[in-house]
Amino acid sequence: MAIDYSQLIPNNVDLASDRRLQRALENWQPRFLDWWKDMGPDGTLNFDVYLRTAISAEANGWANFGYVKMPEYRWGIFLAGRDPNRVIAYGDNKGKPVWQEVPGELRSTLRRLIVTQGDTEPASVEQQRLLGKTAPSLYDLRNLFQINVEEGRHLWAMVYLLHAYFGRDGREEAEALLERHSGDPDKPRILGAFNEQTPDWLSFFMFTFFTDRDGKYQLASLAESGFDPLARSCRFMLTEEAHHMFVGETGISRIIQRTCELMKEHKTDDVRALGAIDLPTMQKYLNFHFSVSLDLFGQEASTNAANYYTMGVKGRFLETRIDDDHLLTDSSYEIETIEEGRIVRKAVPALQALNERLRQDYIEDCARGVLRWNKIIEKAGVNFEMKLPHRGFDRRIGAFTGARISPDGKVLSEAEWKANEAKWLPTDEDRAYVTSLMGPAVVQPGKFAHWIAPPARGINGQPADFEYVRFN
Ligand code: BYC
Repeated sequence: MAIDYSQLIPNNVDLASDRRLQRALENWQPRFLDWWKDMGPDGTLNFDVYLRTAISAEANGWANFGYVKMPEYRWGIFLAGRDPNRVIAYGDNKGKPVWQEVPGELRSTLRRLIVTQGDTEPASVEQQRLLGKTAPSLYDLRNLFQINVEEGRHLWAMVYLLHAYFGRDGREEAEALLERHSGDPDKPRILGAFNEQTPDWLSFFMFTFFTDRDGKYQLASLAESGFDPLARSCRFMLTEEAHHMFVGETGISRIIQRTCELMKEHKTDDVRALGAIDLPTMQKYLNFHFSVSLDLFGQEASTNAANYYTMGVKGRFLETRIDDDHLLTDSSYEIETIEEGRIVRKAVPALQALNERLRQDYIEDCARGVLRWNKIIEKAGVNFEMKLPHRGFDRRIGAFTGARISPDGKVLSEAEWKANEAKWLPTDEDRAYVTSLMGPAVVQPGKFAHWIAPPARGINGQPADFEYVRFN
């Protein structure tokens, strides 16, 4: 179904047929726009940006590209198409038709999951608020804004569910989503990673590679939900999410490429003297963003996760493709944990280990990206290998909290940790150096900051020197 853009809120959920819901969302819309103006990309209200806008939820041809003034972006509500035969694929309700309304006993659980998901979306926009000032090119600036508007749309997706299915509580939660703010000491965002800063473009690319990828795995699990409107919302969100991870992966690739070029050209490892980002510093940023993102999967052994699964509200990654009983009541799963100061593998009931299993899927996906980065380094003839640190490294949530684990998975004393921390995590000096490379924004089409290579190709078949953003 094509989207009718003459409506105040473009949608494919037949909003016009439910006046109350439409009015409630039209009431929320100006508050969203106020939030966007206050907390969204700073100083951009007049820019024309070459953006993609969702125009249908069909697999082919769902997006339209063109110049948009960002506050006039049409944030709409799109759900993937409904499969009338869809049944719940797992848990106690396996085989039963999916729910089109919220079952009473699952109301607070579902609301909580939707709020947690929804909370991350505006949080990331807040975190990225100032990055436009230091964009390394118009191409990158456009990608930043594309991600920002789509995170805004993902907020809309969750707010729609709250308004449509959770009555007054849902409307209150939708308000609160605009009241919590990233890093706010009094009203912080719900999950840890979303209260960290994204002060520079190396952090931004690491964030979109690692933290947006948590988004991919969480959305994929929620796309298996027995609550069909949630599943369908997440399915469509995943379509947009792919570009965000692409921006992260290729952003890091381009920095690596530039660094390696300079290392070869000047026959030196000391690329800081040449105004580039050295590979050890990139490794430290990787360590930080990976471990912060691992925390987003929750506890290794979690009764919450077991309950979500048993009740049919949150499945596993690609649940229907897994060849087992989809009940998990009789199986176990090995997790790594720490016992008496040692890292041990231990079998726990599979139902409780669902967060860890998802984290494992995620780690394998991250590892594939790191492999691609290493290919660039290898091809350049540079002797360096990027590595994912051990899953216990610098964790704040789960079994490894409080333990000191080295990147290669050894349990350390506090003194050993302290002696090495500056080798493994960005120091104030590293951050200051990376910050010193940032900005002012490079705004001539086709020009790129010194520390990053141009992309292999532009957006939507446009050349790299296309005028992706027009400043008015
Ligand atoms: N920070 O039993 P556990 C994205 C809490 S990213 C703070 O393991 P559960 C995006 C937890 O709430 C995807 N608290 O919990 C990316 C629980 O609290 P209670 C976002 C945390 O529920 C980039 C307690 O610890 N979507 O889309 O199994 C840009 C016990 O833990 C954290 C979702 O997360 C943490 N990191 O798992 C834009 C999906 N971790 O019950 C967007 C929805 C755990 O003791 N959320 N806790 O009060 C969920 O599925 C689950 O809430 C979690 C936590 C997987 C996050």
